[in-house]
Amino acid sequence: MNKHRIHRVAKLTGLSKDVIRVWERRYGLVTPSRSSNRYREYSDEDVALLRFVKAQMELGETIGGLATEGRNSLVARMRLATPLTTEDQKPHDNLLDDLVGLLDPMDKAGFERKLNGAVAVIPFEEAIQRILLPLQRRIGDLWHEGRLSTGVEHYVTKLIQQKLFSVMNQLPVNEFGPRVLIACPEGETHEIGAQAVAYTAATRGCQVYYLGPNLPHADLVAFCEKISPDLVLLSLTEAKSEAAMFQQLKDLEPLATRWPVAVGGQGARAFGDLLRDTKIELLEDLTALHSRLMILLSMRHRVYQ
Ligand code: B12
Repeated sequence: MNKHRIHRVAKLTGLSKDVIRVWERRYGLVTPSRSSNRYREYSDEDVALLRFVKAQMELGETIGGLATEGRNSLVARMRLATPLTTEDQKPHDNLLDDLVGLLDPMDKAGFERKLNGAVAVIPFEEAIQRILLPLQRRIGDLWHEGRLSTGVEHYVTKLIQQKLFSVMNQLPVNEFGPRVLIACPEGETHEIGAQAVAYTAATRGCQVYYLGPNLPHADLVAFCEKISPDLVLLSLTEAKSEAAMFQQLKDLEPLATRWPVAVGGQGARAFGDLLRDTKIELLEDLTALHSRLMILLSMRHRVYQ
């Protein structure tokens, strides 16, 4: 998880350093750790929470009222309320140009320093949208055009995947969260879309079963039998022929009569019409996924109340 110094937090939240310190001292809204030289260090969640509190105050809530509500409740409310804004999703084009420039000739130290530095200074969800996914697209396009070797493509792809998983693995396991199975169906080997979906579901408090790319259909069914998922999310990047998609949907339909199944990704969107008369849902993007997960989580809360 990223750590941010107070001047960076002030920049990212639009709050002054004094206000941030007062909210810490007086209200205990954030409790930064201390670096070895005693500088305050704030987490991504602290930054997101401060942004959320500021936004709620602009809508008329008071800092006293919010502080009384307590951090846990505010974090839960924040997760329900805040998909990224369009501004937070714009690709970081200059950075991508610089990163690609560091691959030929290969400057491993320079590339990783630049990538790590850029990812560390913004909340991780924003880094996924603005840096990691666009970098995967950029690298993939160069490979497809024959301008990048398979070795270099694999090197960058693996770095991106490691970053997503290492942050995901630090999230607390919510054993009471809804069970969400995420995979790419058989034949689909583009993986990053499914990983972004897994990260989104994990940060919203779901129990994520991530089964990765190219999952044979029989294994998908067998795994569903084992865990009885609250939601199955499948990522399709490649747009197959209409006949192939038709066959895939035919295979998935019996599954969707037993458990909720949703598909997403550019391959799924290309055949949105075929999905209309099926029980399989199409989720257009990660914002639609966020809303779908909110419905799932609120149903879960009702069951446990
Ligand atoms: C990166 C990439 C690769 C990488 C894959 C790395 C990996 N291990 O994942 C490499 C270079 C290895 C690769 C290889 C191939 N690729 Co390729 N690849 C791409 C590229 C550039 C980007 C795809 C991608 O990863 N996008 C990033 C994700 C994050 O974006 P996204 O898919 O839009 O997903 C977003 C949303 O849709 C959503 N989402 C995704 N899934 C889901 C699921 C749910 C439930 C929800 C809610 C949302 C959601 O979340 C994401 C974030 O916003 C595209 C071209 C392009 N610019 O799109 C071609 C592309 C997909 N590849 C293509 C092909 C054909 C292949 C190969 C089969 C080529 C070959 N002959 O070998 C191989 C097969 C795969 C393999 N062998 O690994 C074609 C597919 C053509 C088609 N008919 O659709 C494309 C379109 C290129 C092209 N223009 O022809 N590829």
